[in-house]
Amino acid sequence: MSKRVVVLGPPGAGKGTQCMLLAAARGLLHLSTGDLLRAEVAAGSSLGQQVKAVLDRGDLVSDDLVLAIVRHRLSLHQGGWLLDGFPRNSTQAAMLDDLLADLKQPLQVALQLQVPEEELVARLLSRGRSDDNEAVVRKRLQIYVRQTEPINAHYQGRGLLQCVDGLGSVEEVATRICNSLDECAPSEETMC
Ligand code: B4P
Repeated sequence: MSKRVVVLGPPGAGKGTQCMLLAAARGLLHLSTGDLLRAEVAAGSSLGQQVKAVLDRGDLVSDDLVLAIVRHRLSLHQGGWLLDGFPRNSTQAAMLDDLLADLKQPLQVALQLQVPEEELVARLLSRGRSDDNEAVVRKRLQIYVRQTEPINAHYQGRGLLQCVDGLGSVEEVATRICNSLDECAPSEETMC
């Protein structure tokens, strides 16, 4: 079974929803950089106030800050994990490679959830978080295409990328993800 997984996909693809289910089913640590950043905002610290302004604009938070959060959590943890929403750009992908080499915890799978844009917009507008208004959602999708999608090639080149169709009910998508992870190596069907 795959234990060290990054979950990739556009905003609203269902990364958080699926990671929560998978982590509970398989006893993995679920590390969502979005949730950790929102927790910082909720704590009301001065760092949290700066983070809130970035989230509300739909921009990405600084690479160094996000890496510090991930490093801290992974270095305290022994078992398997799901990284949800990290890496978000090629700098973060390179930082993660270095971190995992330091920790001797090689990545096993990069799982890409695929959902068409209009479905993403509909999901996010009905979720209604403070950064889910239409202008901000469209901006986050543009940032995804420019900065995050290119890192798929980084993982594809290493034979780690597996693509899963994220359309359908939460349960249907969860079943596809489990099937994909239970195949030890990417099959023709799951290669992107
Ligand atoms: P995230 O918290 O990562 O959130 P997301 O990409 O918007 O959503 P996700 O894909 O997890 O979708 P979800 O399950 O919630 O990022 C938020 C912000 O944090 C970023 O914009 C950025 O500013 C910052 N950030 C995070 N990581 C960062 C990093 N590494 N570097 C810099 N900045 C970073 O699902 C969405 C909705 O769809 C929900 O309402 C859900 O109920 C629904 N849904 C899920 N699955 C469904 C299905 N199968 N059918 C119908 N609806 C479904």
